[in-house]
Amino acid sequence: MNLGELESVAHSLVVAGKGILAADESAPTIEKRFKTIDLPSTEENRRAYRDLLFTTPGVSEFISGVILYDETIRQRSADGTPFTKVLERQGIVPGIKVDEGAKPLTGFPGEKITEGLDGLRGRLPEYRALGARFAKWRAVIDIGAGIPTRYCIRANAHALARYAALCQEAGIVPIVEPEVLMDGGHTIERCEEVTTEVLSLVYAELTAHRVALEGTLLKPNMVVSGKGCPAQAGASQVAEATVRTLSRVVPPAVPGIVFLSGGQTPRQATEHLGAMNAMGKHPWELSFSYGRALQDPVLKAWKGKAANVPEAKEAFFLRAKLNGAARHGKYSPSMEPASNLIR
Ligand code: 5MM
Repeated sequence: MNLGELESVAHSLVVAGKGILAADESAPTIEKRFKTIDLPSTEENRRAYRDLLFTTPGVSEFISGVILYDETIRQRSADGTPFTKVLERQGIVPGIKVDEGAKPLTGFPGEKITEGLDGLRGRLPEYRALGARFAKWRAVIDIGAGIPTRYCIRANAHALARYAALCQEAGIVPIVEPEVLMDGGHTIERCEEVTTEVLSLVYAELTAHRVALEGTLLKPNMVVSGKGCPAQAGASQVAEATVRTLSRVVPPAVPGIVFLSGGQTPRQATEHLGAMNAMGKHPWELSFSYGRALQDPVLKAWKGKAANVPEAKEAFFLRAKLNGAARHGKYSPSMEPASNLIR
């Protein structure tokens, strides 16, 4: 492992004003997303959609890296250029999702464990040869009656640490993603409590596995109210609770924290990130690695039609630009266009 190289990739991903596009939807997830625009999930439709995203002019001003899926990292742009080259030519770092999904945790109803460690050491060098310089593994923690259990959190933290150690051995920066879901009627206080416990155990395991934190990034949820909670916290409360939680448990050796959007609207995700960065300087860069919050308006504009590609690219550029502004704490909702495409 060359720690200097890992550190430099990690820093380049969280450079000022930029963040990551999560475009690593697995086959079942992209099918779900395409259903919202009545589009069948064929290989060509998936390719055309990713082509649209990756060839959006000027987007590299705000996008530092893109997380790809196994199928996507092997695909090419319409002119035959591999997607990895399309990204590299713009100075965008290609990354790869290496987990194999969250599956039911035997003996623990309602809880999940992420699989994919078997054979991972063998798969990583191929991804590196294909151009991936960073990777992502997502663990899913649900809040509900009697859950999460300590066992579920510990099992997921252990898997995240095993994954991170293997990535570093292969010269790939691991993005560690423990997601506490927004689903449910829980309060923001409960989300803070669970997120604190999850991140504490994740960092204990990363340290126990001798992972060099300087060559990693964290991709957590923000501390928010459950979607079904009658009392919804506003942007300043979310920003304060999230920064407080992270300050308590994420070591300053971690170069950056790249939030997931987790079901927030595009506007909320941008506003929350902007509010955190407007609070002043933090020990780590606070950035984004959004999937839905960057892509929902793009899908709505595209609708699977070639004629809509320019409008869809504009929608992507706009979300990327506004999140770029949020990286500097300079986002204001007044920067949103009055378009009803973006809520
Ligand atoms: C892009 O969605 C990712 C893939 O999920 P699946 O493995 O379920 O297909 C997901 O991990 C994503 O990277 C994060 O959840 C962030 O996306 P959001 O939409 O939460 O910002």
